[in-house]
This record gives sequence, C-alpha cells and structure tokens, in this order.
Amino acid sequence: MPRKIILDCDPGHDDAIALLLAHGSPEIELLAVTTVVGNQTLDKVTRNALSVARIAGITGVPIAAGCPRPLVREVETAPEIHGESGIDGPVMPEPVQEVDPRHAVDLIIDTVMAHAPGEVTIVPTAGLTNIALAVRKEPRIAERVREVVLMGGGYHIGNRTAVAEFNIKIDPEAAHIVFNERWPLTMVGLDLTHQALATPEVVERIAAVGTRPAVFVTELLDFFGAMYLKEQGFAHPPVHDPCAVAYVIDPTVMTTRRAPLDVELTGALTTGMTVADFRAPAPDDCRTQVAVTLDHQRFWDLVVDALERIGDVPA
Ligand code: PIR
Ligand code: CA
Repeated sequence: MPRKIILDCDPGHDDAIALLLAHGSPEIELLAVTTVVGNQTLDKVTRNALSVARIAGITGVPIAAGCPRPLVREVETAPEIHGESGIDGPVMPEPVQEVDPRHAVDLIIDTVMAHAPGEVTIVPTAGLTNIALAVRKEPRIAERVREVVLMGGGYHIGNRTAVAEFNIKIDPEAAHIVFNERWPLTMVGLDLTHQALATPEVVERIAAVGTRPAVFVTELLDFFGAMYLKEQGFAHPPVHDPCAVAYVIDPTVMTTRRAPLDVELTGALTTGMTVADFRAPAPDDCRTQVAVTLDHQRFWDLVVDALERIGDVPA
C-alpha cells in the first residue's frame, strides 16, 4: 500500500524536485499539492507548482493555493536563492492544469477527513502557515493524520539567521502551533539536508537519464548551485525538500533521534530557532523526532529511480 501524502510547498527549486520524487515513486500516492507564500509570493509559487506539474506529467492531483502571508509576521521571500520568479533558471512552461478553487487549508482538512485515521501523511516543505491554520480550523486532523514529516528547522544550525532555518523563521508562530500538536512529527532539518549535496557526480547521473524532466532537474540544480555558491559559499548545493519525501518513501535512508522539540518566538537573537532537548532519555510521551544522518548514495538513487520511472513527458 503506497503512503498517501499531501505536499504543502513553495516551489522553489528543491520543492520542484520534491514533487518529481513524490510523483515518480510507487511508494507514494500524491493526494494533493498545496502552496503557501515562502520562497516567493503566493501567486508565483502557485504558478510554479502548476508548471512543475506539467513538466512532471502530474495529472488528476488537485493543486490549491493557501495563505498569502504568515500568521503574524510580514511576508519574507528568498529571491537571493530562488530568483524573482521563485524558480529562476529553467524556462517554465505555461501551466495546463487550473488551480483548484478550494483554499489549501480546506483541501488539507477535507483530504485528511475523507480518509481513514492513520492514512494521510502531511509533508510540508515550506512555512507552516497552512498547516497551522488547518489544525486550528479542524482540530480532529491532529489525531487523524498518520504523521507530519516536514523540511524545516535544524538543531545545530540555521540558514536565515545563525540559528533559524527559513521555513520556520518566516512564520514561527505557525511552526509553534505545528510542533506542539498531538500528531507524530519528524523534523527533517538542515542538519540532515546539508548532507543531501548535489555533487557533480549526482548531476551527471541525473543528466544521464536524458528525459525532459531530468534535464529540467539539471537546470534547476545549475541555478540553485550558482546561488548557493554565491550566497552561502557552498561548493555543491544542499537539496532540502526531497529529503522529507525520501523519509516517507523509505525511512531507513536516514537515522533519526527522538527528542522534544519547540520553536523560539521571543528571542532577541534566536526567534525561529527549533530547540531540541537531547537530554536522555526522551520522555515516553515524546511524539517528535529529528533526522540526523543521511545515506547520500541511497537518497540520490531514489531521485534517479523516480526520474527514470517518470520517463519522457511530451511537451
Ligand atoms: C532554501 C530555501 C529558502 C532559503 C534558502 N537560503 C534556501 C527554501 C527551500 O525551498 C527549503 O524548503 C527551505 N526553504 C530551506 O531552508
Ligand atoms: Ca521549500
């Protein structure tokens, strides 16, 4: 039985790769794609999600737009990494699919409630605004989802500030709600994703697939890599968002550690920091865990296999 997921995202170069990985993996059934302001404005990331669906050949999966700003804070985007469009670099095709008329928050609630308890996994790869609003609007989703597997945070490092990761930092109040809910939660944070580097060998393997979607991924990585080198001094870019999808496909691709997690809201220097309590032993009622180490080879095998399965998609 494939794992049913809702992907809540802000495409975004790495979100686009997460979408392709989910679509090309038989272990996953993509129930819905929802978008939220983050890497760029809501309009831009929603259009990008629709264009990526066309490139990937995703059909019959509703794509709905969510929140245009965080719960409390002002909008903060990341053009220095993702460009003005949110996916600068590749030429993005006109979408063929229409955006779903429902609000993302309602689509999330309806999808979770329409399935049996323990069936749906929520995979957020962006700020947590939609997820926080969904669980406030319909609290029963907290017991009904199987788990939340999110890309965000980090227990030792940040990228937006010294200690805060972008997805958490842009809407820390939403993250606080999501981290303190009753659902099981796996944080795939920067500690893990900074191991998912797109080395030249990786890019070569993807290029060798030779299909249109694979060429698209190499174009994404070209731009993303150049920005990461310029802005953050990385020789090879860390490809964050597919790591959360990879955990759902095969949790043994990474190691995890159980620890209570919370989000800092009032620090002078630490707002948006995810605080992990690693004092042993983790309490029996601890429902949260963090991803620690990644099997680099097997992670990229999953991405390459997915692209091979997707094959060529007519333009
Ligand atoms: C990546 C992101 C934002 C800023 C930077 N510098 C790098 C986006 C990615 O899409 C990912 O979901 C997360 N936020 C990583 O911080
Ligand atoms: Ca993202």
